[in-house]
Amino acid sequence: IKAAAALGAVGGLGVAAPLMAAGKIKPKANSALIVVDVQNCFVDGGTLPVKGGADVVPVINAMAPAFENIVVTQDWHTEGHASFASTYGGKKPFETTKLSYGSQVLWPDHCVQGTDDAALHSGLKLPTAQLIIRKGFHKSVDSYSAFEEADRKTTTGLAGYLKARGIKTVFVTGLATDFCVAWTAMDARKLGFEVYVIEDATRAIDLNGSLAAAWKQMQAQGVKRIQSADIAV
Ligand code: VGL
Ligand code: ZN
Repeated sequence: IKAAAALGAVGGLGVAAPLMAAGKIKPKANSALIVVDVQNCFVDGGTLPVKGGADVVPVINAMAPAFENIVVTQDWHTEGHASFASTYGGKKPFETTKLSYGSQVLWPDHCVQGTDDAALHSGLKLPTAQLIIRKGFHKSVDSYSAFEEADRKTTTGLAGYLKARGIKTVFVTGLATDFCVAWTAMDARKLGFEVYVIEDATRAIDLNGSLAAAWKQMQAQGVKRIQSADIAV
């Protein structure tokens, strides 16, 4: 406290400003921004709206110039998908069921391939985005993660793509924090990437405490939790 006061007396704001700048993270050429499922289905007017989902769009757009590499994902389900409550008699959205690969939350029909609902949000401005990974397109298997389907066997190919391109660090943003963002971030850790989740560039579904649980799990696995203001653009 004494040292800070002394610095303040001598340098005032002129001292504080460069220190703050030095504390920011400058994404390198071997970093990639992953923009998860920022689609019409997950914002107001969509089939599975996430509260405040559209708010991530300007936050992501503002950071995009800091990244040489951007990957976008799209939830891309068949009609009658195994993750849809309507596929089963007597099941309601947000209930859980058991599928061959384990427990599955059942959702309203959402993000059906080729529909406007499944399109990327039209406000996204990501001119340097290089790859769109579509996931959840196998009718009997869901895929929250951008890396691996829910059977924990079928890869999307994203890890191979990133590794082949020398990417070491990923910054994960988008929807929803507690499902596709969290699963993507944790799989990225498992696959050996350095992983940041940019919290204010995400919004959550928060089903029965799933948001707090997701942060706990992510942090236990070494995912770093930061804010968009921590990125030097
Ligand atoms: C998602 C539920 C169902 C997500 C996708 O993008 O987080 N959540 N499908
Ligand atoms: Zn889905």
